[in-house]
Amino acid sequence: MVSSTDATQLRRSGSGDDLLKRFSEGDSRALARVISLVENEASGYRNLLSALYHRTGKARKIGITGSTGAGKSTLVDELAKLLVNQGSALGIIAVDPTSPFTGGALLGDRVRMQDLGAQKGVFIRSMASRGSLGGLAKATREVSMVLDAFGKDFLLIESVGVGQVTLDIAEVVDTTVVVLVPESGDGIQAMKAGLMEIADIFVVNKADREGADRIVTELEAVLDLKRKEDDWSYPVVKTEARKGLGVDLLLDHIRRHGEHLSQTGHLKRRKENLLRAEILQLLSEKVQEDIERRLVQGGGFEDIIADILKGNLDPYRAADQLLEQVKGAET
Ligand SMILES: Nc1nc2c(ncn2[C@@H]2O[C@H](COP(=O)(O)OP(=O)(O)O)[C@@H](O)[C@H]2O)c(=O)[nH]1
Ligand SMILES: [Mg+2]
Repeated sequence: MVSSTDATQLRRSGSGDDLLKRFSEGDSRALARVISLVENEASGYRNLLSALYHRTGKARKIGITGSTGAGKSTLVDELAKLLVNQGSALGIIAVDPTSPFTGGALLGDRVRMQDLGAQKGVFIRSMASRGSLGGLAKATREVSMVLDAFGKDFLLIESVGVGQVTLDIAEVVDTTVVVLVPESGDGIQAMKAGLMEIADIFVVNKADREGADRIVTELEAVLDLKRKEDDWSYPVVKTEARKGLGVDLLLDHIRRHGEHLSQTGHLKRRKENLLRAEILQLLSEKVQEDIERRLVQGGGFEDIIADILKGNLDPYRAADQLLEQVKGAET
């Protein structure tokens, strides 16, 4: 719920009722504006998200992850075409912290995006170079929320399969598709990178290349064990994304996984876990902001630092002391 003071603040910041009204009427320029405000953490953006929250929960969120050049963007394109033809409204988010601004792949992405973006119901956002890595996952979650609230049926979130950001994004999506290619023992690499753990569906793309069947066999062997312990089948799909081959089968598996999540109650549990993490994160952001503000206002912070430098105090005791001080100010 948005309190009346919050609503006033929103109106004052010029991003309030009118923007929300246009947003709810399906104005895609209002959508772009809301996303920018959220990405930039503009003042009042939390109130915006708060006002939109009750409209979320409908979109199916699909993560497509894998190494650079595996064919993720090509796959997303093909999935998008299928979904648009079936009458679905979709949002595409590309998250690639490794891709520099001038990179060829990104340029390719841009051209592709204009192409697809021109299609009705498709909204595309690239988050290639925004903020810190931690911020990237948060922004992805929040932008997904906005697109969901706008009424998108599907969100396709493409991310490079490296490190914590990928793992964080896997928490946000309902279904994670890991894309592998025949070259250079990618199967083994995937297992090392922890991608095995987060994948619900495996794609072996570039099936036209030598070695595709070998990696499928390798994967199947490892997955047999996982399948015995779990109630999901962890399908492996061979695709040739460049020609659109196998993509319809992939979409079938994605839909089937969605049904599996709802039927088994996994979806509800995932949502509950996500909510817990979300509330804790919001709370710690707020508490941190609050404490920082008080420390700056209250002064004395510099004295403490000087004390530590003089050897009279250490950062651990200083933090304890400051916490007591903040608590004391409360009562
Ligand atoms: N041989 C072959 N090349 C493909 C296939 N799918 C995509 N590619 C090519 O692989 C390159 C990287 O594709 P891209 O979708 O940008 O990969 P991303 O970095 O994972 O997003 C491009 O040149 C694609 O045309 C495929 O099925 N077979
Ligand atoms: Mg790409």
